[in-house]
Amino acid sequence: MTHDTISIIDSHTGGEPTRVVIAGGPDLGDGPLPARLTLFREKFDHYRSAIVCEPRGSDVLVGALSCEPSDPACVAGVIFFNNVDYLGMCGHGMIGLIATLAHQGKIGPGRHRIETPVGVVETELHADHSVTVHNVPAYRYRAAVAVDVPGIGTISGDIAWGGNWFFLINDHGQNLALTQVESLTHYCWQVRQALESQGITGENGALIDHIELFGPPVSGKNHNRNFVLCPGKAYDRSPCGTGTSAKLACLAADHKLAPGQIWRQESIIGSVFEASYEAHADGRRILPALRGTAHVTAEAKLLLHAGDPFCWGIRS
Ligand code: PYC
Repeated sequence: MTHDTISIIDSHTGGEPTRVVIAGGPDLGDGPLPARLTLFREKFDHYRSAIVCEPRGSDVLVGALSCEPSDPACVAGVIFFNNVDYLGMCGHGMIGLIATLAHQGKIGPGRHRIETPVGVVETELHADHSVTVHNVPAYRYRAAVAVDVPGIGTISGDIAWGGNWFFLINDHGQNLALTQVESLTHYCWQVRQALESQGITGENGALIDHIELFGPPVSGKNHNRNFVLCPGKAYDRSPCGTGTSAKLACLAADHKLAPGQIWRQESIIGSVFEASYEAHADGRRILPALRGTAHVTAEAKLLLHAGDPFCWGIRS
């Protein structure tokens, strides 16, 4: 039977999986990455669901279309996507992409620039295979925003950008333990829906699609533990690179973390990103950096049979 194929390399970063498409993805041309993202969403969304949704993938999988950059100073371009939509940036996914490019022999230790739809991200592959991501500028947009959550009450959180929009909550009364994932997911989903129905958004009306809870770390080596609920209702197994960047922006705005000071962010499964920031010249934003490690787990070909009723994934 004839079929098309999509070549992929899977990895995980602190437990959170990334599926990098290295061949056979949609042809989005060679325009600027934001335009290619629009084309992907409007004309080729079935590729997104074929690659990351069931039956080939799962809700937790983040896809990364590796492509030619339009900026010649970059070694690659990338568009991240998940079970429901596309991501401007993805910290764990960027670490996974760098580990994948190294696995392919395309890059070695050193600095590498990657083009994303939300800007160029500088990365560094270290000799121990860990990767530092110098993320896009992050900032806190609003502090201590009250939201009435049906069945929960009024809670307060910060709204911050770290490459995606986050609502960050310190006082939630939840136990940040892996055994509590179901109730943590329910809590965060209620908050997310309340934000949307009450018109509480990021800057310029942007949808806040990531909810992040903070609590004490389990390991005394770390500063803090988080639980991050992603847009498609899966929780991030890693400490979430963009979520950690948003956290740094809030700590900086509250004068609780100085430039260059290390912040060890622990995830709900105990994996860690080591993070710090530098001040941005505009005085409003920060330049976050996070370091973590990805492990390649599979090289495979996805087969797309025209006769398969779920060839393009189970789409919600
Ligand atoms: O690491 O930035 C991240 C991320 C976003 C969604 C899942 N992981």
